[in-house]
Amino acid sequence: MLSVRQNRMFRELLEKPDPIVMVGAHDGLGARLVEEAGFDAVWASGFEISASHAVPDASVLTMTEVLAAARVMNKAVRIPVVVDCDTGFGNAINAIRTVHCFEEAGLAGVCIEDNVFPKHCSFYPGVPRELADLKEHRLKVQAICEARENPDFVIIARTEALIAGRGLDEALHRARAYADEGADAILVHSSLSTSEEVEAFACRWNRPVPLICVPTTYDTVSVDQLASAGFKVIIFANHALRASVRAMQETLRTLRQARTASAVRPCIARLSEIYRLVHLDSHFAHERKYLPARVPVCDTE
Ligand code: SPV
Ligand code: MG
Repeated sequence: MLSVRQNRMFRELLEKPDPIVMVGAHDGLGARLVEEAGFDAVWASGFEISASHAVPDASVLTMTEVLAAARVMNKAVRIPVVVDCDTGFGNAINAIRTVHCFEEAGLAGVCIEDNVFPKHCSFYPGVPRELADLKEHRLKVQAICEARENPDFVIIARTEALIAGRGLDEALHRARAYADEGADAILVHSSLSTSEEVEAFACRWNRPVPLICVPTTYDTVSVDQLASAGFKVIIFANHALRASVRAMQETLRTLRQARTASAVRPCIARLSEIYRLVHLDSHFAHERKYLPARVPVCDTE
């Protein structure tokens, strides 16, 4: 039931005037932290989900693995979860099944890009950047839009034309084609270090379909600037993952050197904080209500 509401919430956010800020996550705890920090939605990031399996973001994981991660995130939060489904895990037929499965699981929407399967992360160096044939990809976008049964389920079409060095005209041409096939929003990705190119894209955008951008490499621009340039959704795609990697590396280094856990105490979350994040209180309330009498013992720091 909850997932139906979560699902509808993203569509509602798209209809409101304010910018939507989504943040990347890959598991339930990360998604909950995104929610608790006050963001509008969770971006179930392919980059993060892949990294959390210790594999590159290169179509290595199966649709089932990404769906499993997305379900965990969706269950952990009340805000909508939008899933990065890369190419839709293959051709249009695979993408149709992807939409069926993610919609059925109560996710708020999916994002499907015009890379060729198997895709590579947009930022990997030295990778020849080949785009899907436009005619074929247009049919894929049509297929996924027609595959959707719940009108609240959001289909985001993403173009990698700028990443592939194909220029603004090609990016606009592709994005317009995807919007005309029924996509609910267009994600235009760029790997430049400034937002110039995505802002130029937004300036020439002439469809009533909202725009999304991902300021990973052009990281000095603000949400407000991107919103005034015409972007409706801004995704901070992988910053929490990168923060946690840095924190874990530093903690592990300190533990290895100091050989006592007290050395990391000032830099780590208290156990009680983890209890709070996993809603231990409510778990204990259920135990008291539904299990034979047994008073749980809770060691807090
Ligand atoms: C992801 O988070 O997997 C994305 C966004 O696709 S990016 O990694 O910035 O390409
Ligand atoms: Mg991705």
